[in-house]
Amino acid sequence: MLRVQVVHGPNLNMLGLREPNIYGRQTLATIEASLVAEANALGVALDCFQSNSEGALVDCIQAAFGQKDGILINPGAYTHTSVALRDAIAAVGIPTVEVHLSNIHKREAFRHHSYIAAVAVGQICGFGADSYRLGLHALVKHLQDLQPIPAGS
Ligand code: CA2
Repeated sequence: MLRVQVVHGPNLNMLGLREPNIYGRQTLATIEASLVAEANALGVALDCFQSNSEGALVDCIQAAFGQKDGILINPGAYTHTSVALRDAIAAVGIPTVEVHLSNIHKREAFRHHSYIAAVAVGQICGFGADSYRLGLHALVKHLQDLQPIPAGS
């Protein structure tokens, strides 16, 4: 069974409570419940983690080493600032898909650059809460494609 760690960065615990015009009306709990249901249907074991602290996010990524097959991450504002998160993802070498609720490329210029993109399998943004669902499917397909074909088949 594939094991996926979902990681949410700073302020994403505020989803659904503020700025619904940008980030939608769904709470993080609702998004996670839908993701868990999606993961169950795909036969994937899913764990979710959110923190406002950069160090705690690095710790979570490091803890995934040897324990998880893939990471689905919305690094929040750390996307645009954090060499530490980028280094952690590179260090563990776990295939990682970067997701964003909003389309960061059509927002302010400072959101256009992602430190994470260069160490991610790919990036999905702009689809609201659906970015997570699409990201999970893309990650699972990528992980399945990496699996060795059993001998004799
Ligand atoms: O679009 C995304 O998913 C972002 O990662 C969200 C980050 C932002 O800094 C990135 O540029 C793009 C911000 C998350 C803040 O979430 C809030 C939720 C409700 C109310 C206020 C902030």
